[in-house]
Amino acid sequence: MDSRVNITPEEYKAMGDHEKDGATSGSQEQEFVQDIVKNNRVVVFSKTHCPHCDDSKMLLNNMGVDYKTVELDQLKEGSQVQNVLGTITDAKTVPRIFIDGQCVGGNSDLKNLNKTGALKTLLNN
Ligand SMILES: N[C@@H](CCC(=O)N[C@@H](CS)C(=O)NCC(=O)O)C(=O)O
Repeated sequence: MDSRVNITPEEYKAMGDHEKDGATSGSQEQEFVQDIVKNNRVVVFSKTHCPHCDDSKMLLNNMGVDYKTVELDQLKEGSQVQNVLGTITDAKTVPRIFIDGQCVGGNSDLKNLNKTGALKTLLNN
């Protein structure tokens, strides 16, 4: 069974008024990233046509992990969110994967964590 839970653009809007006058778009996107990472144990910031993202999702699916995906190419604010991710994780590529509020990196990092067994440890804690 596919354990993915996707955030839709509508859900994104519902999480806060991201178009409120007077607030900078940077801070709104930062708040969005902080909220979603805080409220979901595993989050994959992704793009729908990214093979590295598919790879990471497949690994998590195979492990039976529930995770939230944010498909940046389906959000109007996707590139701003990607910029925020670039700032807070030091890399702008997708996927950007968070576990327990911490960025564990991208697909190659996730695969390395899996190889060493550290991923299972992180997820089982
Ligand atoms: N080494 C990275 C490679 C990720 C990568 O190259 N992702 C591409 C998409 S498949 C990317 O982010 N391109 C820039 C962009 O889409 O903005 C990883 O393992 O996550």
